[in-house]
Amino acid sequence: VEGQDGGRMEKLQQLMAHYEPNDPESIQKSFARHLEYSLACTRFSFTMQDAYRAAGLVLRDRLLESLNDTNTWYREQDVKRGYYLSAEYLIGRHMQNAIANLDLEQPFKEAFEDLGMKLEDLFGEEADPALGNGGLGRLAACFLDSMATLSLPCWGYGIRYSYGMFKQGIKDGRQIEEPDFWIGDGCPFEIPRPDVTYPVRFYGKVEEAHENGQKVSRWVGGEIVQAMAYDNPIPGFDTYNTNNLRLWRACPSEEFDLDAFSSAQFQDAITQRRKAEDLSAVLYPNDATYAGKELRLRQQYFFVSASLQDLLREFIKRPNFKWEELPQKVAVQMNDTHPTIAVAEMMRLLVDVQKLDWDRAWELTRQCLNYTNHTVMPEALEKWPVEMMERMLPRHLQIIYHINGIWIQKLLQRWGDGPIIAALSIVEEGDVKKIRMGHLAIIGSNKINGVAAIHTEIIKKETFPEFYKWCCDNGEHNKIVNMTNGVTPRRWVHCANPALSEIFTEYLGSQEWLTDMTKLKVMLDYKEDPKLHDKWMAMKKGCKAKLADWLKSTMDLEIDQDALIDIQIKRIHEYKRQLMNILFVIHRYLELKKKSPGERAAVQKRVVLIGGKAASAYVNAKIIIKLINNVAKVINNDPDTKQYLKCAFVPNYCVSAAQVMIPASDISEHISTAGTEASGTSNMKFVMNGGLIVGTMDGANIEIREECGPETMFIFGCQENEVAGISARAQEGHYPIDSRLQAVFDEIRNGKFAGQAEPEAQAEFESIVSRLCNARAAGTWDGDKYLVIYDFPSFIDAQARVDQTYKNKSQWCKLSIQAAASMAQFSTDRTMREYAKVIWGIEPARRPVDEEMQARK
Ligand code: GLS
Repeated sequence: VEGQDGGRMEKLQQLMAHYEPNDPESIQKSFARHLEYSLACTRFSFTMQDAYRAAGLVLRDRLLESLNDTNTWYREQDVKRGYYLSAEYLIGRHMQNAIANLDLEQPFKEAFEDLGMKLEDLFGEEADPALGNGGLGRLAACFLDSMATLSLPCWGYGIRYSYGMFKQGIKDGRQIEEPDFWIGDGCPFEIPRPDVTYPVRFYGKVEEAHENGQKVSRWVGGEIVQAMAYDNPIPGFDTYNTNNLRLWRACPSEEFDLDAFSSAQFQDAITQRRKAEDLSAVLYPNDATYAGKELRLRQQYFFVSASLQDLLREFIKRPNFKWEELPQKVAVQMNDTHPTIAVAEMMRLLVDVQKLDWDRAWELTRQCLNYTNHTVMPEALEKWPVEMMERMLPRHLQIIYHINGIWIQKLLQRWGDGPIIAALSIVEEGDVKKIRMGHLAIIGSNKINGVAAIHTEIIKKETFPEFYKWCCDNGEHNKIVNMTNGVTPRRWVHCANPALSEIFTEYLGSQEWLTDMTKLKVMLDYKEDPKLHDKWMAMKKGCKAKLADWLKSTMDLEIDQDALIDIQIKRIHEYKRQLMNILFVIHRYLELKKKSPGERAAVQKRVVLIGGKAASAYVNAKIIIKLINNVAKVINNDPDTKQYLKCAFVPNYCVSAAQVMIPASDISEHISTAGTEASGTSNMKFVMNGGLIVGTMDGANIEIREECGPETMFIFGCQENEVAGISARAQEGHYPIDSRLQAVFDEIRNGKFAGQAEPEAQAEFESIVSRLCNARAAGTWDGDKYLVIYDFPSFIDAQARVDQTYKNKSQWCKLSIQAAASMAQFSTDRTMREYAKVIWGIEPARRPVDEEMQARK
């Protein structure tokens, strides 16, 4: 409603001038009001789920105030904005985090305790929004938390999948996948915006036309889908800023429906409607690989187009805007290759829609866009068949060819013709001609970054060596930069481990460490202090008790809380080597079996927990899950050993499971073959919680070791620069198998873990073992690609060092404190500061607080 109408604005301003009060009584009133008026419950009859939703609405009111005022502030200040484009956000539950970040912990606790409800019970009612696969999606979520906390004017854009990551069940030891309809009961933390929609076109054709004597291209026909915005407020900690995660949902376009209905093609109209909605229906459950499926490219283009239209609209809305200012006002980060069609879409929007000339548009595009690479696995660098792109996005294919033509000309001028030209082209020739999205991203970006020091070096030398050569030749050495990942200490220490958070706050005298983890260095002065040791050990004990309760209630597993807790939780992938871990568990079991009862009593007790989802089509990963379950069954039921060694596959690993498991660990396994894990981020979470790492010299492990000290880590295995040589020898058959591993293989082959009772599993297990032992057969090598056999003996040694060190409890405690207190580098606050400074050129824009706000606190 526009215009001045009888003092309406003033009146409304007066009416809405006050923020919702935050004292316990007001929270209770707000809760009761939502229970009755928003949810239509009565105070006499509501469920815990209703209570959770009403409490969520209480928070949503407060989040909205902050979100709106933050946006107004950014607009008034005309700040440069950052936009994080990601196909995945593994957000996890909102409620606990929002309460902490809005600084409402105390009043909420009081308000609900007074009503006879525990906050933890409310938290437990929330669905865990899993709009991502694993590390990459979780990183995006941690980034959002840090951007808000640093008051950076940055938004996230993504897809509001109706079905997130599948729920994993285990039946007869095998993974089963169940749909995750997370929005089933409605999510109080999201705000549907029917007023914010954009049309997104697919298919159709390109027409050439002339406008004012200029040749122009017009993309016409095809289908139009509407992208509708759903906003998810992201509150910062210790700031009044609340940023936004805007997720797009696909809706049928009205234009289309009208046509169909008026010609009475009801059935058609319904089919089209469903087709539109299918677009944002499901997350592809692939991690570090991609399925070259048409729907996937449709999803990518859908969210990229809507996001770019939205951010350009915001830019254009500014008074007297000038296109030259775009790079001073907009920075876009493309999270992996998933959103990289943005390069062509930005060009289309600038050239075809905004009528800028090509060169100018290209300059602007290249200055605004940036690309993060998250994996060295070649199968994750997306390539789309030209044929598919030509059908679905005909105008984009033209644009990409044009970009490539100019690019190749430049290369030819510089180096002349040669194989390097084909290697650098955006188009991959072959039986099926393909568009290499990684190349498009690099050519269309201002900066490219890797996610840990070793990974960035691998990108330069192995993933994109020709491109790096081009940069160096042009004096652009700093075009590829390193941005080591991080995690947010708000969720991963404060919320996941309140007891540890209290210790830190007590020793530092304030919560400042939550926004500046370098402050934790103070803890180092007390690392040998018996008083702190008592508290620290009590904290671990409490976390283990919580884990034990959770395991009991979720999977009916009982664990010995005095045992050493050893955890490996991450996506199941051959390069992550869950297989090596379970082979080691078998080895440990065989060793125990050999011992007399007296000798066994001297062995360190261990509980080994392994969890993670396998992509539904990933056969080997699924066999590994089955093997873990079968081994667990044997070990946990053997009366000789079950007191000393327990093993379990924990089903349905997800963010909320991680929040219970991570704080309870003594050690965790980060044991990828050197050079394969780009960074890893759970390694950081474990160490921040006082867990020590068994790990290889890979990803961020290397940097964690530098920060915390080599004595805090149990490092083993070959180095990245040795991998190629070892692999070559393995292929030639010069690859000795350690006798202890041989014994494990024999046991598997002899049917100890499947046998005649389960012939199918037996065959699968044998096939895994024989593949490991396989020297080069004819054709491509399908042997021990990830060097399990090579690294196994040193893995055993590392585990022996763990047991040895763990014997001395105060030594262990000291190392645990030392490591946890040295993790400042791995807060996403540090990571986001670096992105903001080096890549985006974005400054914090802290929203000032008026008196009323101050008084409310
Ligand atoms: C990943 C990597 O595999 C992880 O090592 C990394 O920590 C994460 C975030 O950068 O990105 N890449 C990927 O495709 N999935 C991941 O988790």
